[in-house]
Amino acid sequence: MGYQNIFTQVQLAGPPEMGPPAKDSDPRGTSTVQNYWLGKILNAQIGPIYLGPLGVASLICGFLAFEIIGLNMWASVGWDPVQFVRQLFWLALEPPSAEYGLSIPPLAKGGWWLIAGFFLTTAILLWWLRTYRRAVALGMGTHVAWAFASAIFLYLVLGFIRPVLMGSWSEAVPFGIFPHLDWTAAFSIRYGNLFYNPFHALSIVFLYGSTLLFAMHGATILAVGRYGGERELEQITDRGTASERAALFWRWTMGFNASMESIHRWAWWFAVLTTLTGGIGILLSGTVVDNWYLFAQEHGYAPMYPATGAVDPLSGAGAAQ
Ligand code: 07D
Ligand code: 07D
Repeated sequence: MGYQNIFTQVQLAGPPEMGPPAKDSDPRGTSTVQNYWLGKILNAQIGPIYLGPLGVASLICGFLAFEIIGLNMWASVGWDPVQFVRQLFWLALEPPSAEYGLSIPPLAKGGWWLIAGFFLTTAILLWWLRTYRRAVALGMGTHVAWAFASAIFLYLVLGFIRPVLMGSWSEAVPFGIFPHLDWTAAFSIRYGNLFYNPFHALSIVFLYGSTLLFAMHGATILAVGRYGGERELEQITDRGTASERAALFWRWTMGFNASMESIHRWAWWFAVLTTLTGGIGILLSGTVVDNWYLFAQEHGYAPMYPATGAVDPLSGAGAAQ
């Protein structure tokens, strides 16, 4: 199979590439398909796909979660197919209300949310195991799995760890396209403006930093593609003219440069720290800090307003904690 990148117009069709043998039993499929249009943006070869027990179990759990969410949404519009499609982005499967705490509520009062959440979480955790085990089987590092684990950490904080610490499933995120955005906006307001949460700020730094690094790295490699720069591995072991030009370009323009290897560490850490710092920020909200704006005032990075006699409703004895 010919080497190809986005500039390679000719797609050579040869015998399918099956990859190296794995260290464990290897029930990878044997069939592959060549797709010309896919070859324009990715590799033209689809498969072989590995569908071990973990993969199958994960897909089943994911499918169950998806079905439970979809059927509940459909039920919420009286099983009207037209309204289901029309209102799909606004429909929700909501978590139980606060009165149920962490107990198991009736199905229609949040029970379905709990079951869907259970299957979705199981699906995600099984998929994580799959990324870990396939990497080990191929003799690779487990970097992909640990990066994914960071995203899963934020997901678990949002839907499981923080609700448990707060003693109520009602704290968790609903399933639904716009409903989950409404939850996000409401969360910010409830905790006194998330912009004043330093961990939200850190998370944004790493998120923006990720796009910047991705743009710089993607652009640099494309720019030296004509010298074979996209063959990054060869460029590490045998530094040719491509990576020398790339490095010099950055030294010329900004005075220093990352190495062919370290740029990927930068990318990995920025991505991982986005959800790691984010998860810490959410974990602290309502458990340790009740109002990020007041917190910022106390710590000298938000202005104290002149006393007006008005009392913050959240500081009163009857305020929900
Ligand atoms: C491009 C890779 C592909 C992944 C995609 C997502 C589903 C959900 C819905 C079954 C970059 C597939 C989506 C399987 C199907 C049902 C009901 C990844 C790429 C295309 N959000 N969020 C979106 C999730 C949270 C927020 C879009 C998930 C928090 C804001 C999509 C989670 C908060 C905005 C989506 C999650 C939050 C979005 C596009 C889990 C704070 C947008 C995602 C599991 C972090 C944007 C209408 C995307 C949008 C958007 C999925 C959690 C905020 C539906 C699965 C609770 C402000 N979120 N989100 O491209 O258009 O990711 O919303 O935690 O503006 Mg969200
Ligand atoms: C959600 C990790 C979990 C995802 C997993 C994927 C599937 C799909 C399907 C294959 C995204 C599972 C996948 C199930 C399989 C298929 C098809 C990662 C997730 C495991 N904010 N904000 C962030 C900004 C405001 C708020 C992070 C900017 C307002 C809340 C990020 C702004 C208010 C939360 C960020 C802004 C508010 C966040 C998310 C600007 C709303 C969070 C990082 C410019 C009015 C989350 C600490 C991420 C967080 C979060 C950015 C504004 C609320 C950096 C740029 C003030 C409640 N915000 N935000 O990677 O961590 O998410 O906060 O205004 O919970 Mg924010």
